[in-house]
Amino acid sequence: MASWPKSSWKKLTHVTDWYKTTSSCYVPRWGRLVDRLCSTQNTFKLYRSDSRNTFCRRYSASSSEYYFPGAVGAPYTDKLECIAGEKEGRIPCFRIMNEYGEISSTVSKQHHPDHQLEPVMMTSMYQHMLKLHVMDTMLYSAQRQGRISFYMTSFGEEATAIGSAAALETADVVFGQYREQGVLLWRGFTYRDFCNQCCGNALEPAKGRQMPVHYGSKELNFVTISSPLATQIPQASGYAYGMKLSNSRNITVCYFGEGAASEGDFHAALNFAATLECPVLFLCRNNGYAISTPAKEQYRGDGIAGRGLAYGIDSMRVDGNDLWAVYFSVKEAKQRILETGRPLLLELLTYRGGHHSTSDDSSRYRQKTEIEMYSERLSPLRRMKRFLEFRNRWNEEMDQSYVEEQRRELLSALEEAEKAPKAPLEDLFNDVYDELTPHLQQQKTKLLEFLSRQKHPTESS
Ligand SMILES: Cc1ncc(C[n+]2csc(CCOP(=O)(O)OP(=O)(O)O)c2C)c(N)n1
Ligand SMILES: [Mg+2]
Repeated sequence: MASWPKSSWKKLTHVTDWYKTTSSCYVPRWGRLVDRLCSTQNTFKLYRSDSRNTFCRRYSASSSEYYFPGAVGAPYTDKLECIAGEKEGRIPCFRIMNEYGEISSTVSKQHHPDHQLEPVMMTSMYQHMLKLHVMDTMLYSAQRQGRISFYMTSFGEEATAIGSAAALETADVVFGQYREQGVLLWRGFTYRDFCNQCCGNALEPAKGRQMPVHYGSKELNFVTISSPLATQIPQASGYAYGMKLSNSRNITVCYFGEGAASEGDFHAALNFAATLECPVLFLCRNNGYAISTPAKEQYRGDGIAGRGLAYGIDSMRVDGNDLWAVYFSVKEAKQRILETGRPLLLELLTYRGGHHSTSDDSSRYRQKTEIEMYSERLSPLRRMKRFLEFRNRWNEEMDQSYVEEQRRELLSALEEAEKAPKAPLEDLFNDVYDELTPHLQQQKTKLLEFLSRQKHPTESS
């Protein structure tokens, strides 16, 4: 690919007339160049900035090069080139801590946990990963015992949730998919809040009208989960656009899986965010499976990060099982989004350690050895535990007593949630609109009439 001929460009000291963002095939993949096109009657001016300077080049409409508005800066060539859709090379995956919990000897100070975090914060992050693991284990069993109707675990993905949540502020608004309960946990959602929602009792904000795991919290800026896949992605672009209009100093964060990235909504959302320059972090948890569909059947090309580049969105790929890589990449992503006012796509490579949900049996479509390999060797929990053990901040005994304490706490929250009353039947109709509409009033009357004619199962016929 041709290099950028800086010599033919005029260097500017002041640029006031930014007009329109474009992408350019001159821009190197990981470069920081930004192009802006400005057109006046017959001339186009192309402004190109790197992180330090801005350059300008003029083109007239009659010029034989560079002025197609659909791909400004595309050089002409008389050699027909078909660019390979499946490239050999892959976007590299950022990793700081290996599977033994050792920190890379060449990592910069800026990305070194020992230089950037207090010990108490490191321990707290690990404890939250453990809490998440305990909660998932116990609520999964509770579903198997018939105590709740449905559950989704995030086994193997503990670092994606806790690492990203710890790098954000609660004022950053989260649009989740359904496997990000760790973000809520980090923000202060309690075991009681989780259990109330999963039991669908009257104490939870949706009053039992949602399926289990469809959490939401206004106070914690976590938008309620929607079942239809990818719903949250265009919503997040729109929300971020609103944040931009209100000059917010926070960002929108949108979590989704690689399977959801096959939905049309994903593409619409990325294009809106790119063109409207929305401060949104698209955070893809690429865990290798969309229920029973493995990633290799889900898409071609270089994963999900490669798609960000196609939309002109800065993109990064990170080891989602490495808590530190997740933490530092999300920190940096947020900073970049706030600096540039543009979206960023972060692909976290991880592995879905459990079944898709309690309605799934993954042994039907993947080998036990595969699960063992990922869950044992690449476990984010094990890596982090070793990291803390090397620093004498944790040991096996502490691990066991912490898990035991959390189990007791979760169990008591679950028992309380089971005993709590269910919301009255009328609440099925309340809160849908500010006032009950005539058609809902009609449905409510019919339902109450119908139920008054039914006998309770304990009554004899
Ligand atoms: C519109 C729509 N289509 C299909 C489904 C069924 N469905 C629920 S989750 C899922 C797979 C999603 O996979 P991915 O986005 O990779 O997330 P993961 O479960 O791996 O975390 C599918 C197909 C749905 N909920 N909504
Ligand atoms: Mg997936």
